[in-house]
Amino acid sequence: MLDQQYALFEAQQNQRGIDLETVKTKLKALKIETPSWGYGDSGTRFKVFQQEGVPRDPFEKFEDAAQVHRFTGIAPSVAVHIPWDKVEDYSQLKRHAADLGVSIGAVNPNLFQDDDYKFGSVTNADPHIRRKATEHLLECVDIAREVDSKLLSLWFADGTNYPGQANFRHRKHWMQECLTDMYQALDEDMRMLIEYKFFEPAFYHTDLADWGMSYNMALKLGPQAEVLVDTGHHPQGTNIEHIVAYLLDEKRLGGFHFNSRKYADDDLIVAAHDPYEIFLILYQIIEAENDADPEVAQTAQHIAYMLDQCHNLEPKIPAMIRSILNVQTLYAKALLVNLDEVRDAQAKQDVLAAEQAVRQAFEFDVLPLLQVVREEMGVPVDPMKAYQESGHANAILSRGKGGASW
Ligand code: PSV
Ligand code: MN
Repeated sequence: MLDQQYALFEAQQNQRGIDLETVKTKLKALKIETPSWGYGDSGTRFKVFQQEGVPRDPFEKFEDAAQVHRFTGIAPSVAVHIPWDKVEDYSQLKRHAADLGVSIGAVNPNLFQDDDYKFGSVTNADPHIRRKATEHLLECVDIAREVDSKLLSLWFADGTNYPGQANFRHRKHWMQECLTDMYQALDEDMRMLIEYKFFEPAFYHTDLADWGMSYNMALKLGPQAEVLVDTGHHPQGTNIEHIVAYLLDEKRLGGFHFNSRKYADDDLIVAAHDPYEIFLILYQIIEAENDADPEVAQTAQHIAYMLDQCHNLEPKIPAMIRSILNVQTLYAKALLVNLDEVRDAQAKQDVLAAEQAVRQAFEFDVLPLLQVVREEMGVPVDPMKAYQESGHANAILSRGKGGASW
């Protein structure tokens, strides 16, 4: 049955000029990192509902993350957030991860949960607090070195709530000073990804509010600094795929935090609300991978794909699996865009044909393709079902309630 469905799909795609072997190779190479904090308890400012079986420490978070990788085959690394994932011995955490078949991915400093940072961290008017923030950034570079991670992922909650509360320009300079100290501590093969977000927790201004500010900071710091796009961090209606294409062309797109949003930074399961948006982002990346400029192609190829989401109501491990599968599905669809067809239509300025060439790829049912790819990768053809039947969800209940929270 599967063979038949796939044969039909293959014939259809061959006719469109799509080489399915290349598509399969690309699908097998896709890697998506999951966030350690997505396995812990989380909630809203109104209530954190505790779930039974939530990991009690970073080691257990890695055990849960390893399940996501075991059933999908494409989530081999886990981002850590310090101090949420602070441990005495990071080499031990690294070994634990390796024993589980995963590795430690991006190291995220946390400069938003200490009382000292009430009025800012790297932008605080108090030089002692800025120094403290810088020390934490440097500590995270050391941790990355120890666990053999090449990625430092930075997000700053710094901002103000009222006009006149602080001097925007001074804060801009202070941030640059602190980040320069961190940049200079990086090893040659490390990358620093700078995230932006236009509001929350600050409601008047945020120091790195949009991609342009992150990009400008990255330019000032040097080639190892790049921009991280979190899909939940833009005002409604923002054309994120355009930002992605722009940053790719500037060779400064470093990574993604995928998640879905309806209203603000909702951090929901990826593609739960607007799958077409993720598809269009991935299409831009695939387009850039095929660019004549090798540096643009290389930028597209080294993007760090990460999830950044919290599961307030739903069980966390299957929610993470769902997200991984959603990205994989949309990536498969994006790989079916016939780039020549789009370019031809663009050259002729045929608007309808160009739009059709892109949308058509989104409309294919890629399940037969994904099932074959999973079979060839040696993972279950239906990862969600296999996880549900594995008994793992029951096994972790003995951890009880009151596990780690983000
Ligand atoms: C901030 O909203 C963010 O997107 C940053 O990436 C943080 O590190 C993460 O969420 C967890 O708070
Ligand atoms: Mn994020």
